[in-house]
Amino acid sequence: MPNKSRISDLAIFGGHPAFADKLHVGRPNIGDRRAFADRMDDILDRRWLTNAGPFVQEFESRVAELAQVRHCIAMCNATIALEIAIRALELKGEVIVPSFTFVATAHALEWQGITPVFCDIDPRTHNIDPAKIEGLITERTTAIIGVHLWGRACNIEALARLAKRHSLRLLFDAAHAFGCSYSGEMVGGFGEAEVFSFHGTKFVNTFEGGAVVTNDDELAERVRLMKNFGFAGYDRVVYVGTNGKMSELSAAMGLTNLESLDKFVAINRENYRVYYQELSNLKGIKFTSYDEGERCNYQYISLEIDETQTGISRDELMEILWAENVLVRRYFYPGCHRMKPYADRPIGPLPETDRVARSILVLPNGTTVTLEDVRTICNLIKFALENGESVLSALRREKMTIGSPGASV
Ligand code: T4K
Repeated sequence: MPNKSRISDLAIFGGHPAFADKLHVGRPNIGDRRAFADRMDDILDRRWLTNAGPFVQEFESRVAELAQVRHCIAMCNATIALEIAIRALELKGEVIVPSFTFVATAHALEWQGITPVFCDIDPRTHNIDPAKIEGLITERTTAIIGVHLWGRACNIEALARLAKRHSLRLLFDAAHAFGCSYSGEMVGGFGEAEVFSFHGTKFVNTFEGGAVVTNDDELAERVRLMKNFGFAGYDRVVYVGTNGKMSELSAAMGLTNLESLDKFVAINRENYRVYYQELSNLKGIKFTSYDEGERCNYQYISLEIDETQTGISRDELMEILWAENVLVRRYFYPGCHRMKPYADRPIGPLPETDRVARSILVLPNGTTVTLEDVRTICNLIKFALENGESVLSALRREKMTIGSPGASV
């Protein structure tokens, strides 16, 4: 990118966008295309397209092995996997969850007539704050669902202690945490069960996909039956079930991508390292860092923007970057508690969730993002912040005269 030296060089004020094409957060990581095409041929030759086919079984074994867990039940997506895990664990009444998560975590409960009770997050980790859980427990509470946000595991020990003390079930939404560890142990075997997502935007994708992983043999058997209508044989149904099956095509994509897992981590990590170097010391920026002592997939790069120090708000910075074709995202704004139907209910104050949701910005990462892209994005952010006051007055002037400048967010 030619360096931006004047405010008017910013695309939002009429300059050339730094990127000719849109740079997305969540561009899929794709492994060896030839290997995938060969697997696709195998599927067509075998004429076995779904229903626990050989690729699904192989994918389940590989995921179980990588997550160091006894059972993996692959599914069509993580939302259905969460719903099935919740049902198989016989949760009811109220379940305590963080509000700062993708809305699927809450919906998976609500969809089954269970009330999600939103808990605030620990501002240092963005994960559910164990210290705030006890005050939310009632006689209707049956479980806690922790979400390993950005792939950084929850405070699992504290959650397990709480769950034990109050006889609650413990489930983890590990949608972001495939390939990550906690105290040296791979995410997958904690709580009663954990749920991975293999959606197109995730570190390892199966187009759409998810999985329940667990060390509990009985639970695994229930989950396996429930994801196939409750069939225990050709004509024998033993549970109310649904259709949560993963297709052979998805499993073929998953197996292909797993073969490139180390490469995906290496690219993500190198991008993360440059983002960290360039942005972590900026005034008013709190960079979400990963623990180098743990296994991480480094898929999510997120920052908190403290407007009181940067002068520019998160949303203003986002507008500036969108105009440059950097489509940063404000995951998980505004928090589930501010979305329907939850927003219509009386919900206790969640100050940390509100603050982080107002200030978070997620930047592009993954195998389609080059180190040069990362440096360009960092330079744009630094330029906008260094010239905060002039950028801001130009932005506000322009908004007053023409309504809204270049980008629409
Ligand atoms: N729990 C948590 C904590 C989660 O984060 C999620 C999903 C779930 C549970 C449920 O998992 P799944 O049921 O989805 O398996 C995206 C994903 O759709 C969602 O899977 C993910 N979390 C969430 C964090 O992000 P959106 O609304 O941002 O999707 P969308 O369509 O805007 O895509 C994101 C960006 O990725 C776009 O800018 C374009 C790019 N993209 C997307 C797709 C699908 C591509 O370049 N190619 C693609 O194929 O939710």
